[in-house]
Amino acid sequence: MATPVLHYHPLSSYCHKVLIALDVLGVSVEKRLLDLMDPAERAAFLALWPVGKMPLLVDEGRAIPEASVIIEHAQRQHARNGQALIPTDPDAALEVRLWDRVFDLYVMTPMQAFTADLLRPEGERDARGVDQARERLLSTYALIDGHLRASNRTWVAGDTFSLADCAAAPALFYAVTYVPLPSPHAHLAAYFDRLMEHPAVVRTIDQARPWFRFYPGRAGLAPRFFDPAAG
Ligand SMILES: N[C@@H](CCC(=O)N[C@@H](CS)C(=O)NCC(=O)O)C(=O)O
Repeated sequence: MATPVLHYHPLSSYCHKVLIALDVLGVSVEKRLLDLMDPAERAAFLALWPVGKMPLLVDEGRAIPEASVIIEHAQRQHARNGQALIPTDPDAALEVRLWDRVFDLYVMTPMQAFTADLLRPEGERDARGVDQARERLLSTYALIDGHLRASNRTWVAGDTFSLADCAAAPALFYAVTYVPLPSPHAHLAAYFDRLMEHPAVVRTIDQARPWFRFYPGRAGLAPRFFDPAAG
């Protein structure tokens, strides 16, 4: 069996989601750094996946897009270490998928709106879009904090680290660089700290560290992420 190839970029939040998952599942891939600014690389990538979004896993010649789908595929086809990020119990799996959707749609998406705005030329900035993204992030922070308070869980969808936490870690990591967690959200803040201390998350952030100087929202990134010795 050939080693699957992951097309990725070390800074990409959705690639972080998959890297965290592969680490937990003990699945090895060949990582291929993708530069979508390079026209030839972009064209070759679009031929594999016309949507043009990374990550993309190519396994035995089959292109598998979408971070959550890649993770489910990796768990089913490659995980041999007894770990699972999507539980077999259908109700527990639904809970995991729900929070995976919440983080992708209501944290990742508004977070990406901030990054996209910073990449626009000055005269083309979208102040209204950024305000809406801020409102969405704040309302989702409140939702997650309330959920964590009411459920008293270690991880967002249960007592086991899951697909939803793989989504949560990069989503929150980047979101707080634009909209910090409001101080009353103690449960969300504690969850954020647990995520940042998870070994698979630590290793994923480590691989991204040399690239942080290129991250458009780097002004909001805590010093400890540039230099772990900074505490
Ligand atoms: N729904 C996709 C979203 C992936 C996504 O937004 N990827 C970003 C990087 S984090 C991307 O490829 N951006 C490049 C572009 O839009 O040109 C997933 O879950 O994998």
